[in-house]
Amino acid sequence: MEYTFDDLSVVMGTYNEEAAIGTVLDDIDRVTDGRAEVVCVDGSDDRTPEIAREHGARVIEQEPRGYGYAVRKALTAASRPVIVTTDCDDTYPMDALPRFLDLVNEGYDVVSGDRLYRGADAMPAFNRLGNHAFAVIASLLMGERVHDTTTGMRAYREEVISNIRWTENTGLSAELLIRPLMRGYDVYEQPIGYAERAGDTKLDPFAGGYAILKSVVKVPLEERLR
Ligand SMILES: Nc1nc2c(ncn2[C@@H]2O[C@H](COP(=O)(O)OP(=O)(O)O)[C@@H](O)[C@H]2O)c(=O)[nH]1
Ligand SMILES: [Mg+2]
Repeated sequence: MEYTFDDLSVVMGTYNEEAAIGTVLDDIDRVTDGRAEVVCVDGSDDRTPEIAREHGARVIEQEPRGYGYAVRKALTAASRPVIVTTDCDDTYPMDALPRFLDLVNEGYDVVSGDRLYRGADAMPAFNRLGNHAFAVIASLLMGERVHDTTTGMRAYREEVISNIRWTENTGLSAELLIRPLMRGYDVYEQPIGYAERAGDTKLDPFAGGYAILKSVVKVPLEERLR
């Protein structure tokens, strides 16, 4: 049986994204004919949650405690068998959702949007360098080459999410790629475009970069010792 958009949840953490959320949710609706379930875990003090509700999204309120806390909650709240994560900043191409679903239907357990393949010109140079480095480090420790460990856009079969215990916060995105790969799930990196962010980043590049560096070292070692 093939999955359709009726089997899809699109989930995201939202933290003061009123400049972008309307566009992101409109894009999801347009591309999926309004059939995907949308879950936002929100820590905003601006109009983001109201806009999300107006667009028919399910909004779960949570104190802002970081990317991973929000996305983990959103992943467990999703009710459909295929779950896509994205950022709520209009950087990721929702037009790629049909392609991601096709790849799951072809048998992949995780489809990971690879922003770096096409150059990610819209990404700040420091972040781009860091993201290349994280991918190289993770690849060496896993023994398998991956190209973008920190992307926010992926599709997962629900059982991948529920079969693994997740521990990382800022490094959750890397963890969500590394643990499934090292447990033998089939992972496909799909090149995607990456647009300039609407609104301000919620991640401090230095503190955030250090947290991710710790995750890309710790998580592969934990998996090896399992
Ligand atoms: N609910 C919630 N969402 C967050 C938090 N931190 C980041 N986000 C959201 O997570 C996504 C990724 O953050 P972003 O600022 O885009 O990080 P960047 O892509 O590395 O610049 C965005 O949709 C943010 O709104 C948080 O503490 N709580
Ligand atoms: Mg972002």
